[in-house]
Amino acid sequence: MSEARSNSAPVVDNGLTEKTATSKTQIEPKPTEKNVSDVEVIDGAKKKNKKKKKKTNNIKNIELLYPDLKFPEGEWMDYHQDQNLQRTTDEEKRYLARDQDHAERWNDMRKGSEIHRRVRKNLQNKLKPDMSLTDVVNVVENATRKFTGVDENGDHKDRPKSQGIGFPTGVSLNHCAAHFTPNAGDQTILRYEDVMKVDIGVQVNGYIVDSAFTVTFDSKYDNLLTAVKEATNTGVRESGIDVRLTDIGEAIQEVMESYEVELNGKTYQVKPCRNLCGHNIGPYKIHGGKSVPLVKNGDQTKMEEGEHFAIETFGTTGRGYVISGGEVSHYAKNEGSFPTPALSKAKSLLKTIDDNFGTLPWCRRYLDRLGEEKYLFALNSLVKHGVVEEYPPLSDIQGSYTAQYEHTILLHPHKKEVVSRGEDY
Ligand code: HZT
Ligand code: MN
Ligand code: MN
Repeated sequence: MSEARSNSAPVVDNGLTEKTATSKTQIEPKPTEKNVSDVEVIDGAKKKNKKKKKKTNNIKNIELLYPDLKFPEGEWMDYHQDQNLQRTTDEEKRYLARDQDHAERWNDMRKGSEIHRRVRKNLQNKLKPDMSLTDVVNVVENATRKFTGVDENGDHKDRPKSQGIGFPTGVSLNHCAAHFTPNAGDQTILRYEDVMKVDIGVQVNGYIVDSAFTVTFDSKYDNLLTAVKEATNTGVRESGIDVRLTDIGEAIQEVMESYEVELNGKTYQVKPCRNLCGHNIGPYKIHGGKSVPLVKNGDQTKMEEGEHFAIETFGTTGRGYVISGGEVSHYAKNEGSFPTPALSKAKSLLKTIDDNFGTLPWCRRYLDRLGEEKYLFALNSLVKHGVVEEYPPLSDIQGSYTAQYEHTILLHPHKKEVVSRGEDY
């Protein structure tokens, strides 16, 4: 990391700042321990300091907090590869001149990122063992709706799909690495010993910010989380214009495998999940066709100027290979055109999908809140005909633990911007 954040958000009491996030997004304390930072020594006596700062739950349209609609930049990072050295000088001058071309797109990404930081901060302040996963995703998604200014029913009436949730909130536990979000009636409770990957998407005019972190309460997982956070930061550092995807994978793998974690007397070398990957992102498209591996895989494809990538890594105490399984919650429309569904229920469901999500991913809960009922047969028919793609939960072996960190980066001509970077990760 070469430069300090140029990100200076206006100082506003948005009600989300009363607790400083720990660097590992670990929620403390253990239920049985006193947290020293919560007490103040006064006249030799300990006094609770908890109620000192008033919590104002001021989550509102983020445009009210940025009246000029210019959103803060992410972390600027120099390209460090040899072939990019002269870009930082020559290109910087040209870039500043024709800046305006892409300014709106970058500003949309920065707006989505600022919302992402505030949404996750709000969640981090509320997370406790024994919350239900449904409550967790509702905290995230309701905050995203408010910050993006979508109305009570979920969407802008004038400009549907213009901003809001980018994809279903992932809350995958333990051996499940990705693509779990509760369906209606799910009773899963977050426990003290769980390892939860929180994957949040925010989109502004179709530009998706995709960023994830891992939540634990028990410090025994610290090395696992550090391994994955460092592996992701390595992927971010190695990324750049003309960099080969396989070389990024090789660097990620080396860092990931340099860590060990001891759990219940057994030592595990942290492995990357070799069949999971980062990806580029297109307008209203969560995966744009390029995959960023977590291991050296020989892919000679290069990153290109102007692209927008989600750099994500997963580390595991298991096999390092995930398989699809469990009830599906995540879906997205496939590319291409398909005949109008024969089934009238499938046809009307497809209209709901087109009107509300287009090509963005969504989950069953989002259909429920739009008033869709008994749609599973119709949905499965759309899946069977290839109109809709299922994204089932992805899990390593039973009993293993997986962690994830993910950032969205922008490859500007002269420098890259880690647009989702925050104080927390
Ligand atoms: C698919 C469906 C969703 C994209 C990565 C990812 C969460 O594993 C090419 C590379 C949300 C996202 C995605 F609902 N996936 N990032 N964050 N999941 S992916 C993928 O399917 S496709 C990686
Ligand atoms: Mn993600
Ligand atoms: Mn992603």
